[in-house]
Parts: sequence; C-alpha cells; structure tokens
Amino acid sequence: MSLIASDHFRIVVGLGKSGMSLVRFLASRGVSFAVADTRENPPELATLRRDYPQVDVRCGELDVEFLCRADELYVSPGLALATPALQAAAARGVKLSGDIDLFARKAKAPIVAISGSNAKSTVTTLVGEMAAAAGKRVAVGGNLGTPALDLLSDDIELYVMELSSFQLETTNDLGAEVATVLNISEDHMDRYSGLPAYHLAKHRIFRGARQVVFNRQDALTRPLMGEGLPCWSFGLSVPDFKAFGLREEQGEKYLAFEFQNLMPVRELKIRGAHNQANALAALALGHAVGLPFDAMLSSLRTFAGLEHRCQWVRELDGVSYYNDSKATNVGAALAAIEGLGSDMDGKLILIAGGDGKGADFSGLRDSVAKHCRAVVFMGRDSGLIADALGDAVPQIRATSLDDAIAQSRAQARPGDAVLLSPACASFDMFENYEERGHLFARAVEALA
Ligand code: N21
Repeated sequence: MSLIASDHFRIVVGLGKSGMSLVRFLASRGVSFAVADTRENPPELATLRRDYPQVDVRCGELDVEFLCRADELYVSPGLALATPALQAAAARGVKLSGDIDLFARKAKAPIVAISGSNAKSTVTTLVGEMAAAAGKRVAVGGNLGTPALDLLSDDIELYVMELSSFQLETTNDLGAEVATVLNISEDHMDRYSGLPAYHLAKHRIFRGARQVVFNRQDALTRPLMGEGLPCWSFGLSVPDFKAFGLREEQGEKYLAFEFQNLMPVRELKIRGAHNQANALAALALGHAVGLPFDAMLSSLRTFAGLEHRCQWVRELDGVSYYNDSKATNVGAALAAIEGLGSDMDGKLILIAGGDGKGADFSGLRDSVAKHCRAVVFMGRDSGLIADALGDAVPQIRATSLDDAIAQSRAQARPGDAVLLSPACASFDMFENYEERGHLFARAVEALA
C-alpha cells in the first residue's frame, strides 16, 4: 500500500472537539490523514462521515500496525499518552504530537499561554477581555471554548490560550510570548502517576517562551529552567520589582504593580482572595504583552465571573444558592469554601461528590469544619470524601441532585448559603460539569 512509510501521513487519534478541529485543519490544507478512536462510537463520528466521507476511520481498540503507517499522531487530550498502542508506535519512531503544537507552528501573532490546576478559564477570559478593551483583535480559546486550530486567522493580533495538562503533554514547542502556570494542586490522579508527573506536564507550557509569569505563593509554578527569561510575578503579598500584589494604605487595599497602586480591591466584582490573585495574574500577563493599565483596569471593574464558577443562582428563605459546578478538584472547592465562607455571617451547606479521579480529600477537612453546617453527598466517590472528612461536620447522603438540593434546603438557616462545589468530575452522573451546573441552577430556580 502506498500509504506505508509515507513522510506525509498523519493520524488523528481521538475524535472529540479538538479531533474534529484537526480534521478540518488537515483537510483544508490537503494533508493526507486518517482518524482513530478507541471508542466504538465516538461523539463526532456522524459529523466526520457526513463532511469527510473519504477519510479512513478506525474505531475500537487501537491497532499499532495502523498507527505506524503515520509519521505523526495527533493525540486527543482525552487519551492517556501511556496507552500501550501509542507507546508502541512511539517506540517505532512515530512522533506523538497534538493540536497545540500544530497551532503554535501556524500562529503568526503572540500567544499568551495559561495553565494551572484552577482559575485557568477565569484568567484566560479576563486577559481576553483586557486585550479587547485595549483595541486588540484577540482570539481566546484552547481548553475553553473554541479549539486552538479553529482560532487561527491572519487578522488576529493576540492569542490568549487556556491549556490543560493533557494538551501540554503532547505539546513539544509552544513558543509563547508569555506563559504561566497559575497554581498547582492535585488533580487527574487517575491519569498521572503522582503530583510530580502532573507538574512536569504543566511545565511544558514554558518551552520556547519569551517571558514567564509565576505565582509567588506557589513554588511549583516557578519555571524549572526559566533563568535568563524575563519573569513577572503575582501574589497577595506587597509587590517589589517586576511584581504584582496587594498593598494597604489608610485602610484601603489596592491591586498594585511594583510601587504603584493601580485600583482599590473593592472595585472588583469577583470576590475572595483567590479572585484578587486571579486579577493580579491577568494584569501581569497583560502587562507582559504590552496592554495598557487603563484598559486592563476597566475590564477588571466589569468582569463578573464565569458561569458555573461560584455563580449566585438565587435567594430563597434567606438562603443563597451558588453554582460552583466547575469545581472538579479539591483545590477549586477549597477556594470556594474559603472565599464564600469567610465573606458571610452564616454557614455553608456544601454539596460535594462525583468522580473523584483518585484524589486525596483530606485537604478539605479544616475548611469544611470551619465554614460548613453540613455536607450533602452525591455521586460515585462520595464515600471517599465522607471518610476523609470524618466527624468534622454532619454528613448527609443524597440519592440524586434533586435530593441533594432538598436535603440542603432542609439544613440551611437564614443567612446560610447552599454551595454546589463537588471537588469531583461529573462523569459518573452527568455529561460534564456544565450539564451538572445547569441542572442544579434549573432545580434551584424551580424551588417553591
Ligand atoms: O466536566 C467534568 O465534570 C470534568 C471535566 C476534569 O476532571 O477536569 N475534564 O478530564 C479531558 C479531555 C477533559 C475534558 C475534555 C477532554 C477532551 C475528550 C476527548 C476524547 C475527552 C475524552 C476523550 C476520550 S479519545 C479516544 N478514546 C474534566 C477515548 C477518548 O476514550 S478533563 O480534563 O480515542 O475531550
């Protein structure tokens, strides 16, 4: 067969959203390629068959011989690189890559690259809004919203990219103008051997970067080989040279850059210490690519936060309801519990549980004990969280999302808040965290 040993044959492995963007990209450039997916019926299969009927698609268990016909595989972030068939192909000289590498090669405008265990989407969205406010033609996407390759356009002046550790695993040379890992806390322990492997994947974001932003309060965010690169930092402490932080003067707390106060913290719509850090990170990234402070500060004054991210839903009987379905790990739930809990007089009723991804939930115990009246559990791994919390707080088992809401309502007193912040992925009960959040909000809105 003529395809064998071709220098110009690629295989897209994994047919999700980014897989389809790869298909469109490769087809539009006349590159010859095939598609493989380990699932019998991948989500985009019908679209692919309809729009690209000539493309060879192999579903089900990966066939190493087939993979080895390619010189390069574009591997989906949904598929572990440790998958034996992928490793076998790599051992036989096939290059493993992904959509982000391809994007980086083709992008003609500077890239702001953002990773981290939490707050990626918030900071990415903020930097995008700052750039738009500064009059830049900006494209925002990657792990959030539009897949990277679908953003490519000669008109774009700046790319602001959210990148997950899974996307970075297959990224060999990003070459960002500025790159950051916002924070590192445990996540995806079902895909990594431990925190070091996860940390290593995230730090690939610094490959080829011209500038770096790191978090002064999280040593794991410092680039391992960033010596010599211009570095900016952010953190809640008082800033020094090349640093963004907080400074208090006459009882007023300010976002500050070096020795200059930029804006009172109270003008931010997003609440909590972690959101002040997010605002400072966005300022540091925007400053690194030359965005003026006035445009950045006006974006900070209007940004009200993302859907499913500690989003206020309604008040009923003096109890507020918050949708933090985006909290798919312990660190995110902690930020919500601490952020919301220390900002109110009442207590929290926390709804948690789901697909735990092998996490250690003991880190939740102190914050839960301090801020929660009760924890209502749902989902597959809720027993693991319950065990980790011990007798820190009353525990209630729910049989469904609706039951969890009803049980929470029964526990709450006026001044309290019900917080859906599961510390888990949603895949055991829902399509994704968006569906979980929408169903929560809809059910809460329907309460009589
Ligand atoms: O929504 C939630 O509740 C949890 C989100 C998390 O825990 O953070 N996100 O695991 C990873 C990859 C994540 C989300 C989306 C994707 C990209 C996929 C593409 C292919 C997902 C799965 C596949 C599966 S491909 C193949 N065989 C949750 C497969 C494939 O089984 S996440 O970081 O060949 O979308």
